[in-house]
Amino acid sequence: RAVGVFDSGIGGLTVVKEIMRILPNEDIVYFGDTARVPYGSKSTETITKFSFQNTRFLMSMNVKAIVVACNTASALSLESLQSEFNMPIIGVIEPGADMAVSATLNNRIGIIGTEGTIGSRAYERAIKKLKPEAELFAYPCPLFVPIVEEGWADTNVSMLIAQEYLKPLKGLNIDTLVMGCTHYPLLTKTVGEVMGDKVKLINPALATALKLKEILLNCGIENREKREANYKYYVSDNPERFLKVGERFLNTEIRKII
Ligand code: DGN
Repeated sequence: RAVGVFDSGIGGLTVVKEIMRILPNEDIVYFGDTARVPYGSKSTETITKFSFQNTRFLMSMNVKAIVVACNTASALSLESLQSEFNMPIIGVIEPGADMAVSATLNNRIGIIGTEGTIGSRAYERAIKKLKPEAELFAYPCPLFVPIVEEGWADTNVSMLIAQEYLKPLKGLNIDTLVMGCTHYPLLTKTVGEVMGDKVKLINPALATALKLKEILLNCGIENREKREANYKYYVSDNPERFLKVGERFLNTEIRKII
């Protein structure tokens, strides 16, 4: 059986990319809610309703575990999903928080994400649970999502906007920054240049793929057979755009779309 992954749209492909790398034998069924993106600016009630529908769709595809790749959906609805559905469901926040806590040396951690993610304070809660003494500085960077989808990641445009958004984070002496949105890994170079090389950038997509591996192993449901994995992508609207923009996120051709 496959691993199910859902996201508000295209961004979750950064999580898929890491799962493909860390768990190359696993089949993946991806659902991108392209009809209702963005999730970043919607209410908890609405995001939870969408997340339940997305989960039911993936369950109808007979998946064995579900990854909520969207930071906003993880922040606002993961707990409700976990209490409703009887299957391993993981989000990106806790793995990202865990990785940040392991990386920091001075306990000063920055977090960037959508307005929904930052407003929920989910990363702050997850980090404080692991390290109560951590000092956290969280800022929303809403324009990063459209910039990346427009294909302007790591250009002069993204550099200017990053300088503006990250201004308050500079001079706070943080040594770790959580890239708390599916799209932000594509801005690693820009954000790295603005923050300087003393700040470690945390990619929750990678942390989540590693966590998924641990969970599949612990539950004894990992795929041990060595073969070419099968990837299926479903979207709720505009598959052409998903194909075009999605390939940039995955850095590879998207072959199957149904
Ligand atoms: N996937 C969303 C997230 O990681 O928060 C970003 C896109 C959006 O819904 N705004």
